[in-house]
Amino acid sequence: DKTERTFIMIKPDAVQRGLVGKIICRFEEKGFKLVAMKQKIGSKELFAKHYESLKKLKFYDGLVAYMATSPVVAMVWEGLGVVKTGRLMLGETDPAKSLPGTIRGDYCIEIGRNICHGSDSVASANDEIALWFDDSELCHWTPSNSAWIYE
Ligand code: DAT
Ligand code: MG
Repeated sequence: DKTERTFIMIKPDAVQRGLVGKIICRFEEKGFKLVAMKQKIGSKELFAKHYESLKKLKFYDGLVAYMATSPVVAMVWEGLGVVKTGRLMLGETDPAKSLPGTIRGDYCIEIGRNICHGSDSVASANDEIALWFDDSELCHWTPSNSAWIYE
């Protein structure tokens, strides 16, 4: 399904470290289509919802507080297999277990500063996109190179 979408978020550490362009570049060069993007300082309430499935874990409160300290860049990317491929491009949750060549493998060291979020399923992608974006913020467009990316 070429219209599959995922939610990718560049975290505060990556914004502060000037890695925004490099992370966007990975998805752009791969051939995925950018559907929406915004920089925002999210509220604790927003991140509490975003990470609701982790509520019982001991790092949850710290994670929510940390994410709300500084800007993030939220994006929607579209393409065939983009949820699974996006996760592979990110690497493992723990940067120490992420292979070189992945975003986390190349640019970060600790689990609590792993620079980028990616949805883990199509269902959670749809929930996260709805949490972060209004429908009116999603761009409907056909990249001019799409016939050279898909057969
Ligand atoms: P991912 O971001 O790879 O989907 P996750 O959903 O399990 O991983 O956790 C969300 C974020 O929470 C993760 O990117 C970093 C933080 N986190 C996960 N496990 C952690 C841990 N054991 N200690 C500290 N932070 C952790
Ligand atoms: Mg996750």
